[in-house]
Amino acid sequence: MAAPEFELVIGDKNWSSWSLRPWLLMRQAGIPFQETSIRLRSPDTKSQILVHSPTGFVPALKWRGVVIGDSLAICETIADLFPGKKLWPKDALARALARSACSEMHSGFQAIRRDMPMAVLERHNGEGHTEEALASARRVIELWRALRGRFGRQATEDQGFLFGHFTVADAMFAPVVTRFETYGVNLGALGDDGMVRAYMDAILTLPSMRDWIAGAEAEEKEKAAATA
Ligand SMILES: N[C@@H](CCC(=O)N[C@@H](CS)C(=O)NCC(=O)O)C(=O)O
Repeated sequence: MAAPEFELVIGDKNWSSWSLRPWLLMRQAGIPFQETSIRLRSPDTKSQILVHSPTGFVPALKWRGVVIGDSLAICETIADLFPGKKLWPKDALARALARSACSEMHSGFQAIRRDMPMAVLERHNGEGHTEEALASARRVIELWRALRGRFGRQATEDQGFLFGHFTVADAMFAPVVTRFETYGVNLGALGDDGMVRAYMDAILTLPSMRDWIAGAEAEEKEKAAATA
């Protein structure tokens, strides 16, 4: 079999929220890729990443002799290369709002990132619930409800995602879904009427999401065995 056209360089599956996004998008879209994993939080992390990407950050997509750095740029590239996979909504207005949501996620919600860092295998109920993080969480919940209500639920083939079928927007928010689980965020207290809980379940039960979590478990076992 020919080697896959794409190589995706990622960090530890327990922690690397940025890596989860393009990984999930490519897996959901059924696009084959070679996975290269770099251990984060190690003395040689930076030098290991620099072997693959001049940015010094993961994720990085290696394709046709170039490196595409940054999770959103990778998702955009994949959506662009595979229009048949419908990774953006078809309708221009829906697409504009999908892009707006992705950008808001990409450049914002700093308090959630800082106070509730991704740790898919861990449970820290009630931790990280700072005023700022909860204000950001409330905004995320408002956004998800607005998109599900206006687009997802109205889609002819609603599969439970923000715009009905799985898009880049769902990939971009998947790490936040895991954070809300890890830190036991009280969705109802922040404005959910059940719609957000159902959306989060749609993400968490995706076979590719389960594969990511299983991969995180395998990595952690490997790391524990190496240090035992
Ligand atoms: N904006 C970038 C951020 C990427 C990023 O910060 N990645 C972290 C891991 S999740 C990293 O590579 N850290 C390198 C290091 O720890 O030296 C993206 O969206 O891809």
